[in-house]
Amino acid sequence: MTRPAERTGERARLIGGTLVRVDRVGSTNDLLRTLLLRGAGEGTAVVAREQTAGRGRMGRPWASPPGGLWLSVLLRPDDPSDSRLALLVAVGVAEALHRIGAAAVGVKWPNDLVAGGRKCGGVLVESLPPWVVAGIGVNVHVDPTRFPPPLRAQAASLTEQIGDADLEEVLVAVLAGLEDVYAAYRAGQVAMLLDRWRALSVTLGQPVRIRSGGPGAGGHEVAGVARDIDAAGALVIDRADGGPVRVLAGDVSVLPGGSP
Ligand code: BT5
Repeated sequence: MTRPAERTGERARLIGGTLVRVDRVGSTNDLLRTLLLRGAGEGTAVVAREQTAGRGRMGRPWASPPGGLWLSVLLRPDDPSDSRLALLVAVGVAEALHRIGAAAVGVKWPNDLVAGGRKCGGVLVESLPPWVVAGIGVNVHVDPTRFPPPLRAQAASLTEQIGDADLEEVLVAVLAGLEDVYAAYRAGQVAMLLDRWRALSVTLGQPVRIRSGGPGAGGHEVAGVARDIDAAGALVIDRADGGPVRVLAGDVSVLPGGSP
């Protein structure tokens, strides 16, 4: 375990105040759950060089070869099922990436980090009341041949924007970005954080199709123009064939004619 605050001489901080580094792990979210059972406290972070069973939402696989930031952070918010947490974590990460020069990174509702229309990162928030494990994946300088072939055209790495990105620099920036948004969240400044999400959004104003309710026949689709997010973090869509509808969870495709 290293304590970045001590190492860098910065003031003590919550997020990553205890940082566990591992070389290879199934999923940093799972390792953090194990550490929670062993008494880990709020702010504990786990970072892995490589994940062998990284996952996204609904059990989807998350490709995690070396060259990415694979990070999980333990939070204890007042409401561990607050669906805005994924948006706010994405804001903290995107703003951190901007600060280190990756200014093209945007957020796509609900949990994607994108650059130039391709996904460069994602957020997986898992609630274990009263705790939350926030998992963050960012492709920093992943060798594209290490992605499974279907992903190669869809996934982007930060190196495309900022050249030789240093994983350690990205880690320090992201921990600071999370510290900032989480402190604001705890202080009740959610409306301001949602405004920051809006400023980073590549979804709003675009024609979209949202698939919700998971894959398969149980899924439900809504098409229209993404107008806004509301105070609960739901995406408000103006349907082509009807009035507005709010969607709390789902996958967004930006339709042809939309920008990214
Ligand atoms: C996500 O899920 O975007 C959340 C990803 C969270 C990953 C972090 S890494 C640290 C922590 N530990 C974990 O085990 N997970 C978290 P979702 O929106 O469901 O997107 C999953 C989809 O993204 C997949 O079905 C692929 O299409 C695509 N994908 C997989 N790996 C990718 C990658 N490295 N870069 C870009 N896209 C990827």
